[in-house]
Amino acid sequence: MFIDSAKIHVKAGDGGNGVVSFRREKFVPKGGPDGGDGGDGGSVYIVADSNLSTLLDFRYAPHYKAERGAHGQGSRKSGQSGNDIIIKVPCGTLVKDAETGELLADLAEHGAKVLVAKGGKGGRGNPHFATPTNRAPRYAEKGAPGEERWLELELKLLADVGLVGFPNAGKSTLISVLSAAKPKIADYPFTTLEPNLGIARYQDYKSFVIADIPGIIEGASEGKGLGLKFLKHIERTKVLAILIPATSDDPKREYKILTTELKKFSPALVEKPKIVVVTKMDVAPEGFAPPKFRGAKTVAISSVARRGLDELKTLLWETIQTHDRQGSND
Ligand SMILES: Nc1nc2c(ncn2[C@@H]2O[C@H](COP(=O)(O)OP(=O)(O)OP(=O)(O)O)[C@@H](O)[C@H]2O)c(=O)[nH]1
Ligand SMILES: [Mg+2]
Repeated sequence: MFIDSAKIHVKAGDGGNGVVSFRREKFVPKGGPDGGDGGDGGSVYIVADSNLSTLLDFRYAPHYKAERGAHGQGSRKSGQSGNDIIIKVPCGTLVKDAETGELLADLAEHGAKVLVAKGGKGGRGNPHFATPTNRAPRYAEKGAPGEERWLELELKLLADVGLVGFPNAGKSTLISVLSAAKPKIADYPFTTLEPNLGIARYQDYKSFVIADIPGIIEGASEGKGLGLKFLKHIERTKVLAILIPATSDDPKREYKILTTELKKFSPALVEKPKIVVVTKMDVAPEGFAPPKFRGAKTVAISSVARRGLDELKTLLWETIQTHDRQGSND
């Protein structure tokens, strides 16, 4: 399971000040108090929106501030209230107070809304403070400050497909052509040090989530390379795509090593539906034919030449659907 997270600061608008003012009319020497009230400050809300899928944008824009209320004016003119702001997040986002860790909301459904910083109340103008003994109060309230705090947003994203392969197998390249994810790609091993998530579009309105994890080598279960710790990120996927380059010296051995390491991590993991993706077909040796692997369908692709990608997406999509139909709850 991937946790997408972001820390944001929210600040509600301060209330406007109430004012001290007295009516001044010709021929009325002592007008009564007529100071207007300050407007309320705008509040900050967070709302779940099913059109969003990640918290990525918040990393670049962590500050949210609602408008302050305007100050009151003479002649009992109240200040305008500040506008609220609404921050949209993906469905499933947890909103926590960053300081205390307190869970403020679990915004599961589209439209679910939580108030995270309340605007300050506007201060009252001096007429509110007039009493029979003090008809000309020289006092008005200040606006209250708007609430502010740091919030932690958290989104649990389940990947449908996990990409597994040796370093350099072409995992990151594949996720970059199937989704908008832009991971680092290079011709040296262990380019990927942290998992990447990508959302692949399939046909018009369908999509599935792919997880790219660091490469696995023989002995990973004993801690070689980056070890197997990243496999926990694909433990709950529905399908594994095992990537084996067409340039491999021994594709079958590579497959065996990978499945053995998976099994050492978790026997349940290796039981998941598997699809062997033979990558880099554009540079396959002369006469190379993708071998057959027991218990797994094979698709040959080239991310660079964009070959076999539709077939791969269809196969992944269908396998995910079969998994969902079987109602597997792992
Ligand atoms: N010719 C060719 N090269 C490819 C293809 N896919 C990936 N490569 C190259 O293979 C190298 C490794 O690609 P990556 O996508 O970084 O491999 P990876 O599996 O993510 O590697 P690690 O993150 O190190 O585990 C890069 O130089 C890619 O350009 C392909 O379809 N054809
Ligand atoms: Mg990579």
